[in-house]
Amino acid sequence: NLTREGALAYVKPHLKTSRYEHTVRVVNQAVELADRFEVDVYQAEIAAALHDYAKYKPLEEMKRWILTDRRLPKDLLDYHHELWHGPVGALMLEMEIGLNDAAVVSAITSHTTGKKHMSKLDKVVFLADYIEPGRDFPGVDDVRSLAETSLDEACALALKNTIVFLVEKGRTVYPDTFHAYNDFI
Ligand code: DGI
Ligand code: FE
Ligand code: FE
Ligand code: FE
Repeated sequence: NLTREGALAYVKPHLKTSRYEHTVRVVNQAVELADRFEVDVYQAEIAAALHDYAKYKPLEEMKRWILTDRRLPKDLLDYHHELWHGPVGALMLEMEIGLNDAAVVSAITSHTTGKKHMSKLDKVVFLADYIEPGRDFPGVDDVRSLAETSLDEACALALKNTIVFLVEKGRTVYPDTFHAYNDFI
């Protein structure tokens, strides 16, 4: 069965060194959060290890997946390609390594945008990606403080920060990000 080490070894050749190091930090952060908020630590470490698997896949390859796999929402193509690697990566991993834990697939799928009705595992992976110690965007320390005590309050602030950041940059916001945010308010 898939182990943390096995999952990390699987993604390593597909990532730049800095991205692999980020992934290891997300695993450690996710385990810490899972422990704190009573989420399955094994699912958290596997989802975290695999979450950015498709980060450097060619855009054309990801686009082909979105166009041909009916499980992927077509509207992804109307939004920034940065949003594609989560949902496409989760399906690639289903095909390539038989990843079949629906909860882990969901956490990988939603790690960038969030979504409506996030599970605690979805929240742990989303938050771990946002607050891992290598991150230094504005407001991240406030999210880290909230993450000491409240998974929901920390996720709500991370989503708020992301939405405000995107709006200030004049960029689009994927609807699932609003759906996730609204759920917490
Ligand atoms: O893959 P990572 O860099 O570890 O992190 P990520 O998967 O959370 O991707 C973060 C990027 O995605 C960041 O540049 C902000 C952007 N992003 C997140 N949510 C949205 C978004 N971009 C758009 N356009 N819309 C969103 O809803
Ligand atoms: Fe990512
Ligand atoms: Fe993220
Ligand atoms: Fe990441």
